[in-house]
Amino acid sequence: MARFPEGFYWGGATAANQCEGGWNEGGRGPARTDVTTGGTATTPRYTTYIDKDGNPGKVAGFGHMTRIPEGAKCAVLDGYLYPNHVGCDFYHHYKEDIALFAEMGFKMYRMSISWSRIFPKGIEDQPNQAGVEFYRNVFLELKKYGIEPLVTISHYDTPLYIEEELGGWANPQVIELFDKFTAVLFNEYKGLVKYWLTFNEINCLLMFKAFMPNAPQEVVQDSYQQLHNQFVASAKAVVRAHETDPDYKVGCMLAGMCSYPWTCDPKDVIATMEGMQESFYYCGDVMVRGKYPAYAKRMWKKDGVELVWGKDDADWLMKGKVDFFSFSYYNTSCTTTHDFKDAAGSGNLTLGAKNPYLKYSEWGWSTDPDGLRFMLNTLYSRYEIPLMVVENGLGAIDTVEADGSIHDDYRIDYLAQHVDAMAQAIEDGVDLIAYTTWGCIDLVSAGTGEMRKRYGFIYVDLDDNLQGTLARSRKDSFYWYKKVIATNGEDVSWESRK
Ligand code: BGP
Repeated sequence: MARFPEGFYWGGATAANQCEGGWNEGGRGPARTDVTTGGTATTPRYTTYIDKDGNPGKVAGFGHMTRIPEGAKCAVLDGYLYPNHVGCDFYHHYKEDIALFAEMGFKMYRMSISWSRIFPKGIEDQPNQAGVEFYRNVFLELKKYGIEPLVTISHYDTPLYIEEELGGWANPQVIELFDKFTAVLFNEYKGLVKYWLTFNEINCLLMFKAFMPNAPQEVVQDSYQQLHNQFVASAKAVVRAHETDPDYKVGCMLAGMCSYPWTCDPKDVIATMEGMQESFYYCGDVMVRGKYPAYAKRMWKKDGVELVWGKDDADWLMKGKVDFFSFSYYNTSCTTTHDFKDAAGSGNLTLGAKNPYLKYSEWGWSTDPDGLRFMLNTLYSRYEIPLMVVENGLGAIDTVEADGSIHDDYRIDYLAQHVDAMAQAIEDGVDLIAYTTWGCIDLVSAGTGEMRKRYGFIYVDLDDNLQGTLARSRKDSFYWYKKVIATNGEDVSWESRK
């Protein structure tokens, strides 16, 4: 029996802010990612600004939890590197890149739309035509090769104006601005796109629980409110998409959290259950079932949160249930109530104890294909709607040999194990329809801002100092993935794989 169903969507994934570049071209407005510097595994990325007295400054961190001083405005400053300004320059290379995806046999390409390319500040009455046309051209190019786009509407790049002047997602007015944005997308790209994702890793708004355990109450309240408003905005987008084109399918996208109890102490089991509810299911349950789960009340009480509801929010949530469920999957983590300070782990948006049974990458992320099978089974039993794995991969340093070849067996090994895990989950009965590996072409790391943390099948000649020719070349994994796709996942072998 075939391991993967006919028509399975094999492909790769990117995000506009990490790959497009062209940050101030074609009428695009800035986003928070444009005022975020590069960092490393051990040094933070900074948000840069001009304070109210006109002095330049920086604060460690980026994203919704990072606060710049009162009265300051985010700014691009001299003397800093902003890797997202360049990405891998997909903005100017998209034809060449899509041709390479087609050569690998991609059936699907996950990409995101930069909101500030369509509405530079987010508040304009009319969209920026140059931005609208850019994405139309990308979609036409994909169509030429029969590659189905999977479009993330918001991937970490709300227009800066909305964040600074309107207070960002905590302000319910932003729901309407997002609605206007999605209306343009759904009308303009009818017939060119079928699958949409509303917010990338929407549960990252709950990240303060792990990363800022003593977060000020204002950050906690604000995070929950932002998330609530995004749930409503997402639900409205689902309704609007279905009204615009009954063929549109809209999914949610969560950072795949999978935590094991570190010991068999029942206290660890309970802590794991609560952790999974609070960092993951809270979002999935709302978006798939159309209402907050019962344990939400416990969370709000514990965190001292009072959600502000719009008059029709509950109706929207119920009307705008997603058609499918998608998530990123890189690693698993362990939860414990015991002391683990000598055994701390890390991962994609996760912390916790290190798992002694797993291997860890140079960035401290575990490799756990069984965790993927476990997650796929758990999610499908809970939700019973089609699933997509829309990010998965190994960030690693690649070496270019004298003849230009790149032998990335470690990446092949990682991916092959995860393909096997998906095949097992399908045999378990899971309705898995797509697999788009993360960073199919090298791009800027979201967490560290580095180029050297590479995920691609396609190498891009650009270093952390933004030096390089931007030339593209094929890694060994390129040829391996081509074979995987050509055999619909039957053959994951590679001669140098152990
Ligand atoms: C996810 C993001 C991606 C991507 C990935 C890898 O959280 O959705 O944008 O960057 O993580 O993370 P990193 O780039 O930090 O290695």
